[in-house]
Amino acid sequence: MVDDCLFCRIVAGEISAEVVHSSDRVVAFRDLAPQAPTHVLVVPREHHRDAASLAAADPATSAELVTAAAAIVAAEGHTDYRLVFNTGADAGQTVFHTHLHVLGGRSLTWPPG
Ligand code: D5M
Repeated sequence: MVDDCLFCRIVAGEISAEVVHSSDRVVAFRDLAPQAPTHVLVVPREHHRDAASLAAADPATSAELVTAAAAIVAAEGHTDYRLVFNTGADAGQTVFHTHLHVLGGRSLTWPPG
C-alpha cells in the first residue's frame, strides 16, 4: 500500500466508496463524478502506476480488470459499454493507481475530447 494513494486507501477501507464488486485481486467502486449512468472504476488491490505497469507485473490481475468490468455492466443490464485507461497527465490521468473506467447506460460519442 502507498500511503498517499487515494485508491490504495479506498482498497484498504480507509476512505469510503460505493463498492460494487470485490475479489482477491480487484475492487470496483462507483466514480465520484459519474459521466454515465454506470461509471465504475475497477482497480487492482496492489498499487501499480498505470495499466501497462500492471500488465507487465501481473497479467492475471490485468485481465481480471476487464472480466470484472464485463460482469459489472452485465449485472447493470447493459450490453454496450466503454472501457478506458487514462495513462499520463496529458491523457487525463489524475490518480496514479491503475484504474479501468467502465462507462455504460447511455449513448457514448467518439472521439473523446
Ligand atoms: O480518473 C480518476 C477518477 O477518480 C475520476 O473520474 C474521479 C474519480 N475519483 C476521485 N476521487 C474519488 C473517490 N474518492 N471515490 C470515487 N471516485 C473518485 P482519472 O482517469 O485518473 O482522471
